[in-house]
Amino acid sequence: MQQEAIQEITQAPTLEALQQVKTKYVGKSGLVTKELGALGKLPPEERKARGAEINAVRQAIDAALQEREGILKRAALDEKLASEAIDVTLPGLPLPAGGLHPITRVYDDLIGIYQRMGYEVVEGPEVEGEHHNFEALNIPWYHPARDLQDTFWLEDGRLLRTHTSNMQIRYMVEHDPPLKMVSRGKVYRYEATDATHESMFHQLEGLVVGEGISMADLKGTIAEMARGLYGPTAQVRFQPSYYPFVEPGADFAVYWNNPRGESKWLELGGCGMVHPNVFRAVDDLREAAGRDRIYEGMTGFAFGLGPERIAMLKYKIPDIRYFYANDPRVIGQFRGEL
Ligand code: FA5
Repeated sequence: MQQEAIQEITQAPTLEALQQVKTKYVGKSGLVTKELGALGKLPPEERKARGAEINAVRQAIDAALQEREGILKRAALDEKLASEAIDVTLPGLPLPAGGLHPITRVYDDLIGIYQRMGYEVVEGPEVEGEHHNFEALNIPWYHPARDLQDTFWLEDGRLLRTHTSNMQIRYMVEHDPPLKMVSRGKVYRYEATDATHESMFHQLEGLVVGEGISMADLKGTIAEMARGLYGPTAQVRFQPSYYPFVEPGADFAVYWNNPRGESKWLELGGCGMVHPNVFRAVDDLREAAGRDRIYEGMTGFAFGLGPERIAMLKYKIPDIRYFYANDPRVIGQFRGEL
């Protein structure tokens, strides 16, 4: 039996097979175990010799099992190491790279242009009071212009700002003229969406205040921005328009030639000379905050534009809603572009 067992052990091809051989001979009801159990039935004079004999067999089998187990374990480890070896010469997997959102990129262009002209860049709250979004901008509650910008009202009487013009007020309350600032951020309007209108979109507001600021300064500034965006041949167009917080007011468009030979007027935003009522409202707020009334008699211009319009043309995106739908097929096209 010993020979047979040792032969089976040394030939067991795997650890599982070895376990079976082990059970067969020295398991609970294995052949050797049974022999040991049968000792009790032998006459006492034979028991001792037979016991020693079986124990020797058992020891030989145990030793063989241990040796074979060592060999098989080692082989299994070698195999595992070989199959899991890392080939450091293989090319790596490409990491999915992020990229800047097209609106962020347009903003960066615009902000860069204004920073080079010496403007301070500020941001302000999206949740705003009625006073800063409307009243102080010469839009009292009964004014029909409120209907031009349908509003998301919050339960506490505050609102989501409908434009970045609230920052004209906030900035002037905090800063003394002369000043040049631009403000970027999200704005919200309760209106039906279509290919060129979203209920959440962005604006860039600009404000310049000092003594002797004129419409010519405003036109020169917008023209400089257009050249910064579209090169030295860019043209700008102003058309009279109405905004309660400016007088006179205008809409401006940029004539845009792109490298593919297309050209068109791009309606970008509104602008105008700051209305005296706005300066008066700012002084009232300053006075209430213990500051000097300093704006009455000042001159200044303001403008507000939508970067989505620029991005749609620049990147040939036909529908504004693509910007915020988080569709990876759209956003993925801007991967790695910084
Ligand atoms: C205003 O919001 C004024 N505050 C702009 C202004 C500032 C005028 C300072 C004078 C002085 P308007 O509602 O026209 O104006 O919006 C300005 C620009 O925001 C538009 O030209 C357009 O580019 C963009 N815009 C307006 N509504 C939407 C919309 N629903 N979706 C996307 N862009 C929009």
